[in-house]
Amino acid sequence: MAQHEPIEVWTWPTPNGHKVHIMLEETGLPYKVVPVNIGKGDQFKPEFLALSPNNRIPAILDPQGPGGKPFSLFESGAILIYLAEKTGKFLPADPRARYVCLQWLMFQMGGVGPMFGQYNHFARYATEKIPYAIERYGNEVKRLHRVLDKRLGEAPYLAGEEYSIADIATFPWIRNPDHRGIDLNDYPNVKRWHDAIAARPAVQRGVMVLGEHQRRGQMSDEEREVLFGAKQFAPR
Ligand SMILES: N[C@@H](CCC(=O)N[C@@H](CS)C(=O)NCC(=O)O)C(=O)O
Repeated sequence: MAQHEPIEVWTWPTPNGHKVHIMLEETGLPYKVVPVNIGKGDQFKPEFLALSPNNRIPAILDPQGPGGKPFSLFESGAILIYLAEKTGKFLPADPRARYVCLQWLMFQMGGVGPMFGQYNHFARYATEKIPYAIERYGNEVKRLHRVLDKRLGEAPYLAGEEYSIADIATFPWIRNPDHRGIDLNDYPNVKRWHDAIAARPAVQRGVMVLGEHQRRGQMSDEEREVLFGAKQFAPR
């Protein structure tokens, strides 16, 4: 590939951010990290909202987008498809395999991400522990692991024979299973898949991006206020 200016990735070390970090590492595209500290409210700054109007990381700015012009994108699934098409990697060209890959990518985007996120919210972050919510999302987390385990009993990777953006999107949500009360030994196919992906050098580099900012321990009151309080819901 000809010399490429670095793609800016506006991001933070969370599962949705790590999808894009892993993809950039896997494809070898040059990139530059722009940290968006979502615990401090950087996601509400005008320069970030101009790229990501939903005030969520990740977003990218590709100086050499389609037509050779700068192009920005938010939503991790869209970013993965864009980077796959830009490089011709990790999204099969064969139409059947391609749609199977997109199907499992959408399953992550519409199922795994939102449900696991709600579980994290109610079980780990909310100060008020609501048993109904914890049970409902905990059950969804287990059910989605069972769906993945069945699929990964049929094929080595979510899209079939080859590692793809469906795996890249899902892996960051499966690592650290103890955060969701999951023991991967209960899902042997998911465990085999997880261990194979975790061993990839590009994945190991991707999950270290902004590693120094990874939250350790409890969420602070300031972070809680920014993410779940008045700041989040202020009209803008
Ligand atoms: N569907 C979005 C979800 C992104 C998302 O939820 N990002 C979180 C971090 S993992 C965020 O930026 N939160 C900031 C906030 O809630 O203000 C995607 O996949 O890109």
